[in-house]
Amino acid sequence: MRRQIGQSIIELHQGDITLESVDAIVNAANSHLLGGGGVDGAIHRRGGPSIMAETDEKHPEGCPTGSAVISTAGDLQAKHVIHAVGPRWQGGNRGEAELLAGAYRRSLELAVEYDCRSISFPAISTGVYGYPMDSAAWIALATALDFVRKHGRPELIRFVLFSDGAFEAFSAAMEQLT
Ligand code: AR6
Repeated sequence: MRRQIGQSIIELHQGDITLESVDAIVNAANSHLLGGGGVDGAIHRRGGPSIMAETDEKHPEGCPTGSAVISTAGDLQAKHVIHAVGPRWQGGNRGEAELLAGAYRRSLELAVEYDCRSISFPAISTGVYGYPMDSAAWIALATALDFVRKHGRPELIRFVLFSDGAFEAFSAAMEQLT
C-alpha cells in the first residue's frame, strides 16, 4: 500500500526492517542506547558491534524519550541507523502521543540533515513499550504526512511492519488519513 504526496511516497511493507536497503533505518531504541530486544536487538545483531561503539562514543548521555540520534549502520545494507526513543505506554495521559510523534519527527529531521532520500521505520513503541497499535499507527502516519507536506522530503518513507496486526492497523490508518 502506498501513497504519493507531492514528490514523496509513503508506503507500507510487511517484513524485517534489518533487511531494508534504504539510506536510513530507524531503530526502536531506549533512552540509554544500551540495546535490548525486538527491533533493537535485531539491528545490533545483524549490524555488528560498530553501531553501539559509535553511539557509546558520540552519545554517552543517551537520548531523551521523544527524540533520536543517528549513527552509521555497520554491516547492514542501510547507510545510517537512526536510534529513535519512543515512550512507554502508561495509559495515555503522560504525553505519550506527543513523545511518539516527536520520535518520528526528529528521525525525519535527521534523515533530511544527513541527505537520506529513503528511510524505513518500524512501529516504534508498539512492542516492549506497549503502545496500542491503532493509535501508534495513526500518529506515525500523521507525523510522516505532515513532515513531507512541509518539507517535500525525504523521497521515500517506508513503514516496515512485522506482524499481520501491525500491517492491518497501518493500512486502516492510511486509508482514513487525508
Ligand atoms: N523488523 C520490523 N519490526 C519488528 C522487528 C523487525 N526485525 N522486530 C520486532 N518488530 P520493539 P518498542 C516490531 O519491542 O516497543 C527494546 O528492548 C514489533 O513487533 O522492538 O519501541 C529497546 O531496547 C513491534 O511492533 O520496540 C527498548 O528498551 C515494533 O517492532 C524497547 O525494546 C516495536 O517493538 C523499545 O520498545
